[in-house]
Amino acid sequence: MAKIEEVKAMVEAGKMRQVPVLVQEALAEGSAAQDILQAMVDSMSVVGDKFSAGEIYVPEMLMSAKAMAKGVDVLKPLMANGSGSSLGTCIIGTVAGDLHDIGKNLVSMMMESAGFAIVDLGVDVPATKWIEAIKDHKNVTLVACSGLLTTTMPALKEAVQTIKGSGLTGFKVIVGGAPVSQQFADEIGADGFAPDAGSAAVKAKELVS
Ligand code: B1M
Repeated sequence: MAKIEEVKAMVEAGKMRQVPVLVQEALAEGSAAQDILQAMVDSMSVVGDKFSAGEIYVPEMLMSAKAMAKGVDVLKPLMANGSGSSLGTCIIGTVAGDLHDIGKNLVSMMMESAGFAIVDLGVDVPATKWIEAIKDHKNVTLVACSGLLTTTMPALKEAVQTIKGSGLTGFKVIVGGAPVSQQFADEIGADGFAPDAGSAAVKAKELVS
């Protein structure tokens, strides 16, 4: 089996120790970092489908997430070759009530690569914390809010509306995450939406230029 296929299988199986080793081996075998990343993203879809089907439970889902994160750590230096902070500071996080961070971390990596300085607020970020962060940091040009659950879409709305209603200016707000659409982004008053990490960085550059 090609190493990249082994990476996929071990992410699905939640093997935290094996995944980073196999990612190194896949790179050595000649696989591109982007392809290995996509393979791991695909594995997480399989994991999600198995969870939906009742074949696995939350602990297994968590193990797969941790295994993928270890793999991403190996790829990060190869992918995040950003130019520092030429596009200003991006405040990023996952909204209140939501603990999913893999997608947010990938978006963060791509934003850094695009030239933003990153301030990562982590997960479960309440609306007020976004405001504090915008006030606490210089040259904030972008606020990026991620949400992965249909049940936290109202928190995404609250975050955007709190930020937009704060009177603070000089930045754009971009939203994304599996249940989010352009239509929802428009409805809640976000400046931009992107369906994946790569297009989030492209959209972000467009918004702040
Ligand atoms: Co959760 N979970 N989870 N989970 N989990 C999903 C999202 C789910 C679809 C699984 C399923 O049922 N098939 C489902 C949501 C259903 C729904 O809302 N309709 C779900 C559920 C139900 C839950 C719990 C409620 C389960 C429970 O407790 N009964 C619970 C909620 C906890 C909470 O947050 N309060 C829960 C918990 C967890 C774990 C903690 C175990 C773990 C997360 C660990 C972690 O993130 N550190 C987990 C995982 C791993 C998943 C799945 C399997 C994988 C998520 C992932 O990392 N995907 C997921 C199933 C799935 O996605 N198919 C699932 C890979 C990642 C690269 O993709 O995050 O979509 P994604 O990010 C993409 C895009 O969405 C986009 O770009 C990224 C990269 O291209 N994007 C943005 C994301 N943010 C963006 C921001 C942007 C722009 C683009 O601009 C700012």
